[in-house]
Amino acid sequence: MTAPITLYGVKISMFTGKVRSYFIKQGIPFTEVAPVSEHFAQIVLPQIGRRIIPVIEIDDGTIVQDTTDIIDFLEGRGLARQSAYPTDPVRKLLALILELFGDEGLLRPAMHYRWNFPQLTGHFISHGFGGWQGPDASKESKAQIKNTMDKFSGFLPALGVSVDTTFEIERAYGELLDVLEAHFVRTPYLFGDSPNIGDYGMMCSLYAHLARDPVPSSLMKNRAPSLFRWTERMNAPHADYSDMPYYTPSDELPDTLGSLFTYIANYFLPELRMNIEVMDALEGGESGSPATINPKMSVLGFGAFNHGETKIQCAVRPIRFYMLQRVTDCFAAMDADEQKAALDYLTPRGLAPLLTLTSRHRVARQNHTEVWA
Ligand SMILES: N[C@@H](CCC(=O)N[C@@H](CS)C(=O)NCC(=O)O)C(=O)O
Repeated sequence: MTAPITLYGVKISMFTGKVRSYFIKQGIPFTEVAPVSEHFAQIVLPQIGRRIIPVIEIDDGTIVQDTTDIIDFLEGRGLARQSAYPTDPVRKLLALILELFGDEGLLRPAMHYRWNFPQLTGHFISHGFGGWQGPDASKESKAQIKNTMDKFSGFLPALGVSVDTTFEIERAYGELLDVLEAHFVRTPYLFGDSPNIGDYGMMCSLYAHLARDPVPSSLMKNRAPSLFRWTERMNAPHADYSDMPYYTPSDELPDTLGSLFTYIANYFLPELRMNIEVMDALEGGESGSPATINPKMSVLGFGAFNHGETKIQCAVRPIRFYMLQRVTDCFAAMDADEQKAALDYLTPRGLAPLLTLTSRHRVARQNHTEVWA
C-alpha cells in the first residue's frame, strides 16, 4: 500500500474531521477528495449502500466506511506512527469513553449551532455544502445543494433540538466549553502531550461545526481559546504546543480531565440509559440482518430523558450501541485489578455505571452498515 489513501470527505463534515486529523497526526499519506466524482458514484457508493462520509479507498480497491472502522483498519495495517489506543488498559478504556462522547454525545449543540442561525451562518454553510461546484455551477446543481442542506437540517427534531430545548443545549454547551478550556489551557491533548482515540473522537463535533461555523466558532474562540487551539493542533502534523512553554509532559493523567468525565456522567449518561431502555424493549433481529429496516434512515425508536432540568425527546440510533459496546467490552475484558482501577477513577465522577451499561441486544457492523449481532 504505497499510493496515498483516498479520503472521501469534505471540510464541513463532522466525521471527516476525526479521520483527517488521524491521517495528519499519523503521517499517513492521503488525498482528500469530495464525494462527487463519477468513480465515487459508480464504484464507491454502491458498495457503501447509502450516502454517508467519510469513506476511504486504498489502491487495492478496499473501501472502508465509519470513522472507527477506518482508524482500526489503518491501525491493523500497521500504519500508525503512534497508535490511537493507549497501551495501559485503564487509559484505553477512558479514551474509548471519550471517543464515544465525541462521536455521539455532542451532536445536539453541533447541529443546533449549525442550523439555527441561518442569517449569520447560511452563506458559509451553503459554501461548505456546494463550494466544490465552483462559481459557474448550473441552477440545477445549486438546487441540489439546498436539498442536501435540507436533509441535514431536517435531522434537528430527531436529535431533540427544538425551541423547548435550545436554551438548555446552549447552557450545557457553555459549561462544556469551560470544562475543556480549563483542561486545554494546561495540557495540549486530552491525556498529555499526544492525541489518542478520545481526541480523534472529540474532533467530530468540536471541529467542523463548533470550531468552524461562524456563530459557534466565535463563541469557542472567545470563551475557550485553548480549546480552539486544540482543534488547530489536531490538524497539525507536529505536536504544535509551542505556545504552551509552561507545559511539562507528565506520566500522570491531568487532574482537569476528571471534570470532563463528570460532565459526561451528568449529561450523556442519562441519554445512554434511555437508549438502552428503548433497545431492550425491541425484539431485535436475526444475526446479520440490518438493525433498521431502512439503513438510510437508521432510527430504532424514540425516547425521552432529562438533560439538566429539561426533558429531551430524541431518536435512538444503532451506531450508538456499536460505540458503547466498545467501552463495555473493553471493561469486561479487563482483569480484576484493572477493573478496580477504572472504577476507582470513574466512581467519584459518577460515571462507573457506564462500564456495565449493556443491552440484551448487540449491534455489529457488516458491509458498512449496522446489523444485529
Ligand atoms: N458513525 C459514522 C457517522 C458518519 C456520518 O454521520 N457522516 C455524516 C456526514 S459527517 C453523513 O454523511 N451523514 C449522512 C446520513 O447520515 O444520511 C462514522 O463514524 O463515520
